[in-house]
Amino acid sequence: GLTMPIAIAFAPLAAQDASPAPTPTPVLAAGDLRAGTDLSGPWHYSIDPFRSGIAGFHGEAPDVGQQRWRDIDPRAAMASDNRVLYEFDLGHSPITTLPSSWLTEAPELRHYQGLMWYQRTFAAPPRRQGRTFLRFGAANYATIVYLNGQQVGRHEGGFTPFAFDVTKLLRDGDNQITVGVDSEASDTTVPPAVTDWENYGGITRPIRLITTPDTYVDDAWVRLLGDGRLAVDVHLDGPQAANRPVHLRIAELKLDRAGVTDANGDWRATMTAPRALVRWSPDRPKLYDVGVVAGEDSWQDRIGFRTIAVRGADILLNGKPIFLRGISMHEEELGVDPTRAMTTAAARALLGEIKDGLHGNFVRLAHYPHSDVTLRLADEMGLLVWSEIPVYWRVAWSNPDTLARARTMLAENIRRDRNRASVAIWSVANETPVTDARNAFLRTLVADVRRLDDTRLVSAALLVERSKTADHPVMTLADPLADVLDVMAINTYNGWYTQDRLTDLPTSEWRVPANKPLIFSELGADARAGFHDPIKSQKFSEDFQADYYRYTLQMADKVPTLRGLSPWILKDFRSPRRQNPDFQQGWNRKGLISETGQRKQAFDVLATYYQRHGG
Ligand code: GCB
Repeated sequence: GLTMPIAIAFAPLAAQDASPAPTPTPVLAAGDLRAGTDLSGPWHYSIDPFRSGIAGFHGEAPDVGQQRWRDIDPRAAMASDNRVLYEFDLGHSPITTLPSSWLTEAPELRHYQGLMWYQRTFAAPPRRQGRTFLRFGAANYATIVYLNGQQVGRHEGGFTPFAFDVTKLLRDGDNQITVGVDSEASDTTVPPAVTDWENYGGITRPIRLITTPDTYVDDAWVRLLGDGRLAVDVHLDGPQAANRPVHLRIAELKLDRAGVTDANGDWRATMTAPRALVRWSPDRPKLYDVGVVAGEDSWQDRIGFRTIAVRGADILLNGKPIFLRGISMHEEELGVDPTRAMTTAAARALLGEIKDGLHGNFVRLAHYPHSDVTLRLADEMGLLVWSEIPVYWRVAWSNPDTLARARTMLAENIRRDRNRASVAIWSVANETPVTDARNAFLRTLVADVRRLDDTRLVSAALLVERSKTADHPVMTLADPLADVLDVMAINTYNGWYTQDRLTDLPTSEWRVPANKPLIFSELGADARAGFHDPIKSQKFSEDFQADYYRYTLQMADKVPTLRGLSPWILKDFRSPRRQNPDFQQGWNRKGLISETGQRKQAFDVLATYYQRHGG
């Protein structure tokens, strides 16, 4: 693939890596709210399975690679001179609409994993001043970008935003942008090749040109501290970033706090929160327009203020115990042919099922950072969020490049979303078998989270050991990582992947830390919507799934430290490893709703349970 070295210093791998968390630049925080030119729409595309556009077949630089064609028309050149040869011609290749995954563009691309080239031309914004950035919401997985034939930069990681300063490469009038996106996963990528979801290659979130003054607010973080004060961190970038007057403004609260940046362009301050401040909660998701003004630049975001903490086994939101009535979801829109391009309407349809349908207050955004669209809606609608990076199943724990990838992804995710009141939990991994190398890897990530954001809870979905006494199953959490986590999280599938009788589940004994909150971060069973088997209740029937939920929820009620649930999963989702011809057909069917939104029986079981728990 387009894997690339990332410049980070490594500590010996046996120990936790104590080097500072990586800082991706530019951050362009709240870049989705900055004014800009959207490059969504028609783009040419062309597959390149042997990566000829990256290197010739003897490893040499490609002389006629697609990315260098500015001002050359291969079709016309070959027609007028029979010595000329071009084997790619992006400008005459088929057209797709971005953002979207190529998997859904054409039947022959359904299972294509590899390098894809995209190209379009666009007019430079008129009367440009200051700096222009090219910001990608996300491209899966490794990306190389050219502007007018010049390489702009590279990025790795399929789910986080990245931006390049293209001020010097942009021309007046017509510009040509070429992007190579390589979706191929390997043993050392994050996630690795084997997952339980579709690997949607492509540019799945908007690409925008964003113009700022020469000196601009690259990063800003405004939050409520545990002690009730407000805190602000600002980082300016540009020639006048140092010793620069700045203002934090929240007009609705009549707050205007002035400060001055230091020699690095940083300003940090804490202040008493205005008395009128209304705290954000799922019941009252109050957001404020927050501004940071620095010279000509005015940074804007919409931010809610709340505290989240643990005390013993309780999770406290704004100081009060809360039970997390949640569900998990993938980033995949409703419909028979989803392409993972999440619009506000698509996200609202899914989150609405959680908030209004299930009476929920919590969503696990599995298994990677979701679109900024979804996070902003969670803020607005009042849903607490579990956010995670795709450190999933079997990761190359001893590989320093893999650790670097995970750390960069985590930093990009946290810097994008730490102004979101909805985000309550950062999770660093899912179902990862315990080894020394894994423990060191994950401890490094936990330390990174604490350095980047000390105002939220840290978790990971852990594995448990099964045993049995004479009369009941025993589940033991014996994971050394538990010591450094705030919230214990366990995925449980007893009765689905195990031979347990459902009626025995409520007798299960859970040996978990007594002084920390536990979440069942997953539980679930497949059912094909519309398949009923009321007498035998066989697996894959709606009846079995509903029974599974009934007995698993009875089991949950008996775990003293349980403080929340995010069952698996809201909606059936594409998964190439799920090929039961009668029931799955390429979909994981653990959804409480089908891919088209049809509710299964278990939906009501969970909705009723959540209503009883205060929803
Ligand atoms: C899990 C994984 C999730 C799978 C699910 C399943 O434990 O975390 O990604 O999709 O089980 O359906 O088996």
